[in-house]
Amino acid sequence: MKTQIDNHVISNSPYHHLAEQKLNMSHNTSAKPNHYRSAEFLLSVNNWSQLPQDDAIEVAFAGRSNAGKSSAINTISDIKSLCRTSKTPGRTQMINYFSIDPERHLVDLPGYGYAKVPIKVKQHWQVLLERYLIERSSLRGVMMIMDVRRPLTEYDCLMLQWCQKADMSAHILLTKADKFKRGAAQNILLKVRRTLNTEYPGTSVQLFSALHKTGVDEAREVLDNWFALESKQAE
Ligand SMILES: Nc1nc2c(ncn2[C@@H]2O[C@H](COP(=O)(O)OP(=O)(O)OP(=O)(O)O)[C@@H](O)[C@H]2O)c(=O)[nH]1
Ligand SMILES: [Mg+2]
Repeated sequence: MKTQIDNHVISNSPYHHLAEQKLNMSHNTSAKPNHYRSAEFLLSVNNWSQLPQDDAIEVAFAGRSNAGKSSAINTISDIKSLCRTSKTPGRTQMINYFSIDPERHLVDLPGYGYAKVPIKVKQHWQVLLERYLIERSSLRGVMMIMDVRRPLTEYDCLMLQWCQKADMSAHILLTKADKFKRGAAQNILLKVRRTLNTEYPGTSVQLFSALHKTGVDEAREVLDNWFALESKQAE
């Protein structure tokens, strides 16, 4: 009932467009534009020959199995069920493409480091991921998703080395930041940043939580930059 009254007051006010804007924003924790709400599933591929034409801009989400890649894509796009998420590691077994528009794609890569995956499958993905990072012309950047409780594992470092080799931009989301108090999470962030500065200079890092929706603006800003999309709200 209250909303009806509010709406009535708003629509009769000379400032109703401003008030409507404020109302819309109250549903959205961010004041910045979200270009990823238009994301749609495009296709799943399992080998090199099935990849779509190499002529768009792609940003890939990579990380250990169960780190939170699919959840991060859902949170960034603000579409709850865009990517399938699961408590069971190894859920994303294919390379899943999502289109933002015909020229821009988000790519959910299969998770690595899951012990129970057969060795043949591991080798298949290791070869494919390295080739993808190094040879894929349309790849503009890699969002590395790491569980804040276990950052920079051996495989994460291997991925960062491939990115370095390919001169590929990488940005790290230390996700599940809700598992720690703010101060403890900040300490891990600083520690990881220090390591990156010496081992993988140029790689940026931030805290993120799909559960609390923190760090979303910062992550979108990195993506906007890679996709050459406007980050700032029009004046
Ligand atoms: N507390 C918390 N849990 C999260 C967060 N992000 C993901 N999770 C949980 O972590 C589990 C794995 O998340 P997914 O997004 O499916 O992980 P993934 O990296 O895509 O996993 P694979 O596809 O198996 O490689 C799920 O149970 C999620 O609900 C977060 O920010 N906070
Ligand atoms: Mg997944």
